Amino acid sequence: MISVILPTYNELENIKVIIPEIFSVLKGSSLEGEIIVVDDNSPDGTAAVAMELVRGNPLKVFVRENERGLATAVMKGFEIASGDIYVVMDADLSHPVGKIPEMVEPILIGNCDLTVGSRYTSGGECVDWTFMRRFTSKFSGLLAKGLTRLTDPTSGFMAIKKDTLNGIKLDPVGWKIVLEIIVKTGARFQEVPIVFSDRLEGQSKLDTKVKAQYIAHLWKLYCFKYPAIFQLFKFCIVGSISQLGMNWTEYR
Ligand SMILES: Nc1nc2c(ncn2[C@@H]2O[C@H](COP(=O)(O)OP(=O)(O)OP(=O)(O)O)[C@@H](O)[C@H]2O)c(=O)[nH]1
Ligand SMILES: [Mg+2]
Repeated sequence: MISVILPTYNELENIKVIIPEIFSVLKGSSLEGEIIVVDDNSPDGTAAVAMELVRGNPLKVFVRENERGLATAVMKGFEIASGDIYVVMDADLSHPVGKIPEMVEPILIGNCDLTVGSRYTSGGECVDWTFMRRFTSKFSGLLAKGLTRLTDPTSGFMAIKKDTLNGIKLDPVGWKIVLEIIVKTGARFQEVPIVFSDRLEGQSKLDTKVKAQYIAHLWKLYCFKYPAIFQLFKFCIVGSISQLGMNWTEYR
Protein backbone atom coordinates (compact mmCIF):
# COMPACT_ATOMS: atom_id res chain seq x y z
CA MET A 1 0.00 0.00 0.00
CA ILE A 2 1.11 3.56 -0.80
CA SER A 3 0.75 6.47 1.65
CA VAL A 4 0.80 9.86 -0.02
CA ILE A 5 1.81 12.49 2.54
CA LEU A 6 0.80 16.10 1.96
CA PRO A 7 2.16 18.74 4.36
CA THR A 8 -0.13 21.76 4.24
CA TYR A 9 -0.19 25.32 5.44
CA ASN A 10 -2.86 27.58 3.96
CA GLU A 11 -3.60 25.44 0.92
CA LEU A 12 -7.41 25.78 0.99
CA GLU A 13 -7.94 26.03 -2.77
CA ASN A 14 -5.22 23.54 -3.72
CA ILE A 15 -6.29 20.80 -1.31
CA LYS A 16 -9.75 20.66 -2.92
CA VAL A 17 -8.12 19.84 -6.24
CA ILE A 18 -5.14 17.69 -5.31
CA ILE A 19 -6.93 15.14 -3.11
CA PRO A 20 -9.42 13.98 -5.79
CA GLU A 21 -6.61 14.08 -8.36
CA ILE A 22 -4.42 11.76 -6.27
CA PHE A 23 -7.29 9.33 -5.70
CA SER A 24 -8.00 9.29 -9.41
CA VAL A 25 -4.34 8.62 -10.30
CA LEU A 26 -4.10 5.82 -7.72
CA LYS A 27 -7.30 4.25 -9.02
CA GLY A 28 -6.22 4.58 -12.65
CA SER A 29 -2.95 2.79 -11.97
CA SER A 30 -4.44 0.13 -9.70
CA LEU A 31 -2.31 1.23 -6.77
CA GLU A 32 -3.84 0.74 -3.36
CA GLY A 33 -3.26 3.92 -1.42
CA GLU A 34 -4.18 6.41 1.24
CA ILE A 35 -3.61 10.14 1.63
CA ILE A 36 -2.31 11.73 4.82
CA VAL A 37 -2.71 15.47 5.22
CA VAL A 38 -0.59 17.01 7.97
CA ASP A 39 -1.77 20.55 8.51
CA ASP A 40 -0.29 23.05 10.96
CA ASN A 41 -3.64 24.53 11.99
CA SER A 42 -3.84 26.71 8.87
CA PRO A 43 -5.85 29.88 9.51
CA ASP A 44 -7.57 29.53 6.10
CA GLY A 45 -9.31 26.31 7.20
CA THR A 46 -7.39 23.87 4.98
CA ALA A 47 -7.85 21.04 7.51
CA ALA A 48 -11.63 21.47 7.72
CA VAL A 49 -11.93 21.31 3.94
CA ALA A 50 -9.68 18.24 3.83
CA MET A 51 -11.87 16.56 6.47
CA GLU A 52 -14.96 17.17 4.33
CA LEU A 53 -13.26 15.13 1.60
CA VAL A 54 -12.88 12.06 3.84
CA ARG A 55 -16.40 10.70 3.12
CA GLY A 56 -15.35 7.07 3.37
CA ASN A 57 -12.14 7.67 1.38
CA PRO A 58 -8.78 6.43 2.68
CA LEU A 59 -7.84 9.93 3.81
CA LYS A 60 -6.42 10.89 7.21
CA VAL A 61 -6.15 14.51 8.31
CA PHE A 62 -3.85 15.35 11.19
CA VAL A 63 -3.75 18.85 12.64
CA ARG A 64 -0.72 20.01 14.61
CA GLU A 65 -1.83 22.75 16.95
CA ASN A 66 1.44 24.19 18.15
CA GLU A 67 4.08 23.31 15.62
CA ARG A 68 5.21 24.64 12.25
CA GLY A 69 7.60 23.28 9.68
CA LEU A 70 7.49 21.23 6.53
CA ALA A 71 10.01 18.49 7.37
CA THR A 72 8.61 17.74 10.82
CA ALA A 73 5.10 17.67 9.33
CA VAL A 74 6.31 15.01 6.89
CA MET A 75 7.79 13.05 9.81
CA LYS A 76 4.41 13.18 11.55
CA GLY A 77 2.96 11.79 8.31
CA PHE A 78 5.43 8.88 8.47
CA GLU A 79 4.16 8.10 11.99
CA ILE A 80 0.53 8.03 10.93
CA ALA A 81 0.97 6.27 7.58
CA SER A 82 0.01 2.62 7.12
CA GLY A 83 1.65 2.07 3.74
CA ASP A 84 4.85 0.22 2.83
CA ILE A 85 5.87 3.05 0.51
CA TYR A 86 5.57 6.72 1.41
CA VAL A 87 5.18 9.38 -1.25
CA VAL A 88 5.85 12.95 -0.12
CA MET A 89 4.75 15.88 -2.26
CA ASP A 90 3.77 19.54 -2.00
CA ALA A 91 0.06 20.22 -1.83
CA ASP A 92 0.18 23.26 -4.11
CA LEU A 93 0.05 21.23 -7.35
CA SER A 94 3.63 22.12 -8.27
CA HIS A 95 4.57 18.44 -8.31
CA PRO A 96 2.81 16.48 -11.05
CA VAL A 97 0.33 14.09 -9.43
CA GLY A 98 0.37 11.94 -12.58
CA LYS A 99 3.99 11.00 -11.82
CA ILE A 100 3.11 9.11 -8.62
CA PRO A 101 3.04 5.66 -10.33
CA GLU A 102 6.41 6.35 -11.99
CA MET A 103 7.87 7.40 -8.62
CA VAL A 104 6.65 4.22 -6.95
CA GLU A 105 7.39 1.66 -9.67
CA PRO A 106 11.22 1.45 -9.28
CA ILE A 107 10.75 0.81 -5.55
CA LEU A 108 8.07 -1.81 -6.13
CA ILE A 109 10.28 -3.78 -8.50
CA GLY A 110 13.26 -3.49 -6.13
CA ASN A 111 15.48 -1.25 -8.28
CA CYS A 112 15.96 1.27 -5.45
CA ASP A 113 14.68 2.33 -2.01
CA LEU A 114 14.03 5.96 -2.80
CA THR A 115 12.99 7.98 -5.83
CA VAL A 116 13.27 11.74 -6.12
CA GLY A 117 11.36 13.91 -8.57
CA SER A 118 14.00 15.97 -10.37
CA ARG A 119 13.60 19.20 -12.29
CA TYR A 120 17.18 19.05 -13.49
CA THR A 121 17.64 15.55 -14.84
CA SER A 122 17.04 14.91 -18.54
CA GLY A 123 13.31 15.40 -19.23
CA GLY A 124 12.77 17.54 -16.12
CA GLU A 125 11.75 21.18 -16.31
CA CYS A 126 10.56 24.24 -14.40
CA VAL A 127 7.81 26.07 -16.22
CA ASP A 128 8.03 29.88 -16.55
CA TRP A 129 10.76 30.47 -13.99
CA THR A 130 12.59 33.78 -13.96
CA PHE A 131 16.38 33.83 -14.22
CA MET A 132 16.64 34.76 -10.52
CA ARG A 133 14.43 31.89 -9.38
CA ARG A 134 16.36 29.42 -11.51
CA PHE A 135 19.68 30.78 -10.21
CA THR A 136 18.60 30.59 -6.54
CA SER A 137 17.34 27.05 -6.96
CA LYS A 138 20.50 25.89 -8.78
CA PHE A 139 22.74 27.64 -6.27
CA SER A 140 20.92 26.03 -3.32
CA GLY A 141 21.38 22.67 -4.98
CA LEU A 142 25.05 23.36 -5.58
CA LEU A 143 25.60 23.90 -1.85
CA ALA A 144 24.43 20.35 -1.25
CA LYS A 145 26.63 18.72 -3.87
CA GLY A 146 29.07 17.48 -1.24
CA LEU A 147 26.24 15.50 0.34
CA THR A 148 24.68 13.74 -2.62
CA ARG A 149 24.89 13.08 -6.35
CA LEU A 150 21.24 14.07 -6.82
CA THR A 151 20.76 16.52 -9.70
CA ASP A 152 18.00 18.22 -7.67
CA PRO A 153 18.92 17.99 -3.97
CA THR A 154 16.30 20.57 -2.90
CA SER A 155 13.39 18.67 -4.45
CA GLY A 156 10.44 18.04 -2.15
CA PHE A 157 8.91 15.22 -4.23
CA MET A 158 9.98 11.74 -3.19
CA ALA A 159 8.87 8.17 -2.68
CA ILE A 160 10.55 5.93 -0.13
CA LYS A 161 10.28 2.36 1.02
CA LYS A 162 9.15 2.46 4.63
CA ASP A 163 11.79 -0.03 5.83
CA THR A 164 14.58 2.30 4.71
CA LEU A 165 13.77 4.50 7.69
CA ASN A 166 14.03 1.71 10.27
CA GLY A 167 16.37 2.61 13.11
CA ILE A 168 17.24 6.01 11.63
CA LYS A 169 16.97 9.14 13.77
CA LEU A 170 15.75 12.00 11.59
CA ASP A 171 16.37 15.46 12.97
CA PRO A 172 15.78 17.92 10.11
CA VAL A 173 15.98 21.68 10.47
CA GLY A 174 13.48 23.42 8.19
CA TRP A 175 12.27 21.81 4.99
CA LYS A 176 14.68 19.48 3.28
CA ILE A 177 13.54 16.06 4.39
CA VAL A 178 14.84 14.41 1.18
CA LEU A 179 18.43 15.52 1.89
CA GLU A 180 18.10 14.48 5.52
CA ILE A 181 16.99 11.01 4.52
CA ILE A 182 19.60 10.53 1.81
CA VAL A 183 22.46 11.53 4.11
CA LYS A 184 21.24 9.58 7.13
CA THR A 185 20.16 6.38 5.38
CA GLY A 186 22.47 6.17 2.40
CA ALA A 187 19.40 4.87 0.53
CA ARG A 188 19.78 3.61 -3.04
CA PHE A 189 18.03 6.26 -5.08
CA GLN A 190 16.81 6.87 -8.60
CA GLU A 191 15.64 10.15 -10.10
CA VAL A 192 12.41 10.63 -11.99
CA PRO A 193 12.16 13.67 -14.30
CA ILE A 194 9.32 16.01 -13.38
CA VAL A 195 7.90 19.19 -14.82
CA PHE A 196 7.51 21.61 -11.91
CA SER A 197 4.72 24.17 -12.31
CA ASP A 198 4.35 27.25 -10.15
CA ARG A 199 1.46 27.32 -7.77
CA LEU A 200 -1.69 28.98 -9.15
CA GLU A 201 -3.43 29.44 -5.79
CA GLY A 202 -2.21 30.51 -2.36
CA GLN A 203 1.14 31.89 -1.36
CA SER A 204 4.61 30.46 -1.06
CA LYS A 205 5.90 29.95 2.50
CA LEU A 206 9.51 29.87 1.40
CA ASP A 207 10.71 32.92 3.34
CA THR A 208 14.07 34.16 4.65
CA LYS A 209 13.74 32.09 7.81
CA VAL A 210 13.34 28.91 5.75
CA LYS A 211 16.40 29.86 3.67
CA ALA A 212 18.47 30.41 6.84
CA GLN A 213 17.25 27.07 8.17
CA TYR A 214 18.48 25.44 4.96
CA ILE A 215 22.03 26.69 5.62
CA ALA A 216 21.87 25.49 9.24
CA HIS A 217 20.56 22.12 8.04
CA LEU A 218 23.35 21.80 5.47
CA TRP A 219 25.94 22.50 8.14
CA LYS A 220 24.46 19.77 10.36
CA LEU A 221 24.39 17.28 7.50
CA TYR A 222 27.96 18.04 6.42
CA CYS A 223 29.10 17.49 10.03
CA PHE A 224 27.14 14.24 10.11
CA LYS A 225 28.58 12.98 6.87
CA TYR A 226 32.11 14.23 7.46
CA PRO A 227 32.67 14.24 11.26
CA ALA A 228 36.25 15.47 10.67
CA ILE A 229 34.84 18.84 9.49
CA PHE A 230 33.13 19.31 12.83
CA GLN A 231 36.26 18.32 14.76
CA LEU A 232 38.35 20.76 12.73
CA PHE A 233 35.82 23.55 13.25
CA LYS A 234 35.76 22.88 17.02
CA PHE A 235 39.54 22.84 17.08
CA CYS A 236 39.74 26.21 15.24
CA ILE A 237 37.11 27.85 17.45
CA VAL A 238 38.64 26.61 20.71
CA GLY A 239 42.11 27.59 19.44
CA SER A 240 40.96 31.11 18.47
CA ILE A 241 39.17 31.65 21.77
CA SER A 242 42.18 30.62 23.86
CA GLN A 243 44.46 32.78 21.67
CA LEU A 244 42.14 35.74 22.21
CA GLY A 245 42.17 35.08 25.95
CA MET A 246 45.99 35.07 26.01
CA ASN A 247 46.23 38.29 23.99
CA TRP A 248 43.74 39.93 26.36
CA THR A 249 45.76 38.90 29.43
CA GLU A 250 48.98 40.27 27.84
CA TYR A 251 47.19 43.50 26.87
CA ARG A 252 46.03 44.05 30.47
N1 LIG B 1 2.41 21.36 7.65
C1 LIG B 1 3.13 22.33 7.09
N2 LIG B 1 3.22 22.43 5.75
C2 LIG B 1 3.95 23.45 5.23
C3 LIG B 1 4.59 24.41 6.02
N3 LIG B 1 5.23 25.31 5.22
C4 LIG B 1 4.96 24.91 3.96
N4 LIG B 1 4.19 23.79 3.97
C5 LIG B 1 3.68 23.03 2.82
O1 LIG B 1 4.82 22.56 2.12
C6 LIG B 1 4.61 22.58 0.73
C7 LIG B 1 5.68 23.46 0.06
O2 LIG B 1 5.52 24.82 0.48
P1 LIG B 1 5.55 26.04 -0.56
O3 LIG B 1 5.12 27.27 0.15
O4 LIG B 1 4.77 25.65 -1.77
O5 LIG B 1 7.06 26.17 -0.87
P2 LIG B 1 7.85 26.00 -2.23
O6 LIG B 1 7.14 25.00 -3.09
O7 LIG B 1 9.27 25.71 -1.90
O8 LIG B 1 7.76 27.43 -2.82
P3 LIG B 1 6.93 27.92 -4.09
O9 LIG B 1 7.52 27.20 -5.27
O10 LIG B 1 7.12 29.36 -4.11
O11 LIG B 1 5.50 27.49 -3.88
C8 LIG B 1 3.18 23.08 0.53
O12 LIG B 1 2.33 21.98 0.46
C9 LIG B 1 2.93 23.88 1.81
O13 LIG B 1 1.59 23.99 2.15
C10 LIG B 1 4.48 24.30 7.45
O14 LIG B 1 4.98 25.09 8.23
N5 LIG B 1 3.73 23.26 7.91
MG1 LIG C 1 5.29 25.30 -3.73
